Amino acid sequence: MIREINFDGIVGPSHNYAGLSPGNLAATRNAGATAHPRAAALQGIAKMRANLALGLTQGILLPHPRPDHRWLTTLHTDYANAAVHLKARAFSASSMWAANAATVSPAPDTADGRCHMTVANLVTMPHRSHEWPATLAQLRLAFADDHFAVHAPVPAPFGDEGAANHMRLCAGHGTPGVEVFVYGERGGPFPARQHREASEAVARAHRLDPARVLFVEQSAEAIAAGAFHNDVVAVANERTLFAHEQAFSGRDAFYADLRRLMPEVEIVEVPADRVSLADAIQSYLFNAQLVTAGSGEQTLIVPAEARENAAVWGWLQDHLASNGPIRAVEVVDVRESMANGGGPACLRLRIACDPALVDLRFLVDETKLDRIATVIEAHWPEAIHAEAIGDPALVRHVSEARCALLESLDLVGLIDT
Ligand code: SUG
Repeated sequence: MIREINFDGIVGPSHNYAGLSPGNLAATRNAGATAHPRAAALQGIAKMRANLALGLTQGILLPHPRPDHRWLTTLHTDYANAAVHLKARAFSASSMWAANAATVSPAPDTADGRCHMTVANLVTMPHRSHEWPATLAQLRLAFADDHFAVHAPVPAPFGDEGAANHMRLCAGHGTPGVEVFVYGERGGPFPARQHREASEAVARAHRLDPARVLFVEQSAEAIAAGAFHNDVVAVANERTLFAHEQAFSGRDAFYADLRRLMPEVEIVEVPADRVSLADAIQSYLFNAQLVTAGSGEQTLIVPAEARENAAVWGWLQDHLASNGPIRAVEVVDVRESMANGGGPACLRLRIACDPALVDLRFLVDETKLDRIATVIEAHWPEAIHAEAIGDPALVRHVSEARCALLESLDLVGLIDT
């Protein structure tokens, strides 16, 4: 039976604040701050436990090898000799944001009835551009069954940032949906990371019915205000689209197309005069997991920052009281990831499929989360100061920590990839 599975990226032991993502305001603001990888990873585990408690199926994706020595070799250097900026870019734990791992089209949407995934190339940000080989290896292992087709990334220069710029609307996760690809042009000083050509290539690779696909432009105002991905200003689940009023350029035409393709769609739009773009981006109201809980109630899993913002929390309370489609709000603490611009939705890749077809090593229950938490507590660095990034002892520590996790999960085959 097809269910939605949330695959969360486990926060890697090299988690740090190097300010590598221009246009991501939280990450640039926190450049040079001290990061806490152990606390960060445990916050991620607590979020997964909260998902399980809601009756959701939960999976994991593993941290990539860091520093990425292979990438440095292709740049004809090594960690000891690399320039400081390359060291930081090779050391980043950015693969934790699994929403950028790939774009997923579940089986009911594709011509061959397989679940298609295309790994994102992430070419716009150098520190993320070398994630894809390890992501491809993991997805090919986790989804080795013939019911899946895992595609290599679309080529540069067409930027693709995966599911963060993709929304699927459907009557239920197991029925055919409408897939919405959101691309950008530019926003003030900031680059658009998702190019329309890349989205179109992914839609072709996935053998989607062109009549049930929409390509929608993200508004330049949203990018300029710090919405470097669509999932910072919009999220969809089943028949609900939850979006900020200023998320899209050509919004009226987009909503009209959506209603034509899916008359039962429910569009919950937050007006700018209730929640400004700045408040939406600071609080990550839309970088929430909008899920159908085991109870059948549509639940919005927001970061604690959303509760701390009076305008955002006020809007949420009013919506709950109004009998709108979102019936419950859950608050999670992912502050360490938030400080790098990654909220609850960034940390997970949604894949609607039959869990029985997935390699079991990538699925978790409470017991397995206990085991992972024990490894994190024993091995993850407590703190990483920005200036420590080149320290050989730290490099050793981080690599041994990841190996300990892979061993505990019977995934040592991934050690070099
Ligand atoms: O790509 N931050 C990530 C955050 C990704 C959030 N993902 C989604 N919205 N789906 C990024 O900007 C910061 C790393 C640093 O600066 O050290 C970073 O890569």
